[in-house]
Amino acid sequence: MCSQKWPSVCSIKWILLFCLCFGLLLSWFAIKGNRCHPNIAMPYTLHSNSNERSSLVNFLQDGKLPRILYDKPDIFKPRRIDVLSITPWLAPIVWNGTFNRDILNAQFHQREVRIGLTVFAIKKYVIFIKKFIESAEKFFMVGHKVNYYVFTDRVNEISNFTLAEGRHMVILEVPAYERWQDVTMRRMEMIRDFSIKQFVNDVDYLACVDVDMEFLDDVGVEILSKVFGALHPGFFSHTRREFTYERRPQSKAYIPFEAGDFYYAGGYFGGVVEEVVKLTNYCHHAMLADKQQNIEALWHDESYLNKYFLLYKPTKILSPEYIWNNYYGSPASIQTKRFLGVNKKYEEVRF
Ligand code: 5GW
Ligand code: MN
Repeated sequence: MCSQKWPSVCSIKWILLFCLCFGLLLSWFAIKGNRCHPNIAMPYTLHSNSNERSSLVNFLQDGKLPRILYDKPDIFKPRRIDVLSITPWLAPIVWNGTFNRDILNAQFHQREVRIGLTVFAIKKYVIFIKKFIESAEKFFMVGHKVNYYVFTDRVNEISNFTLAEGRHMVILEVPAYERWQDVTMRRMEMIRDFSIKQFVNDVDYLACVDVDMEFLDDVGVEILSKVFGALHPGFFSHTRREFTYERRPQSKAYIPFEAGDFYYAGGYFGGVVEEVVKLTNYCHHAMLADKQQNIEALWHDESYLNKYFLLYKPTKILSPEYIWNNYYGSPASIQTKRFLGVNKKYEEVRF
């Protein structure tokens, strides 16, 4: 209680406390103001007159919004009418033309998001690494922080790459399983283990892909979500019955003919690190349980991944633009081939 006369020691204490709080408040606003000023100047066509534009530019530059201009989304003009762009569980399906990369980039830059790209180059598959990395430098998450995680048994055969700023390569030495089925299936176990040990500290999201591929067009933050998969290029227009799910009820990957949403590609999945741990852990355990009973699912890791996504729906799905193969031609719905399978000379890479 303050019973003394002004200016008492007690009231000076209160004044000092007030000044301290006010100072803290001011510096908090200063920090917040700076964070809202990402240095992004990305033009985007805007259909407005020059007066409107200059007042908008003033508004955007007052520090409350990132400086990007773009057209208002139109409720009555869906960007694509030839393909499904949202699932019944409200996950977006990412097709060319449905998103504005500038808006997405501004959002993800604000969060300073870090992305890990995992890829396996075991035994003869090291030959694919050069084209894979060089094309990723041109098209994968350009302008963002990226770690390439290359799993290989042939560390010495991975050459040095010059990477853009903010991008790093981490080479992880892993065993080469004898059977090729094990080479592909054990990816789940290794991604799980390194995610827990390392990736969770280094990155926010992981994308886990095949190495026998090449980037031909932008693959950016539009792919990122809590957990995502990609439509297999060979099955996106097929019926459930035609999906090559595992059909033996004894298998952990079993899916009956009456079930299933999509047929997902084994060579492309990802999400936040914790979700990738759940996914890979599930697939690895299902595979081990089958092994105990001498069962191996029809399409190996892809079959277990399809079972996982049936039970735990992905929060975003990538169209086959993101994992195309020219084996399936060039249908009209595929407006761009962002990530394309490299023709394999089987005698050179198979064992
Ligand atoms: C080798 C022979 C047959 C099947 C797979 C392999 C193999 C796969 C290999 O020797 N080394 C290797 O690193 N892999 C990894 O598994 C690669 O990252 C490869 O992209 C992935 C899946 O195998 P793919 O690409 O041969 O499978 P498909 O379905 O694309 O043909
Ligand atoms: Mn492949």
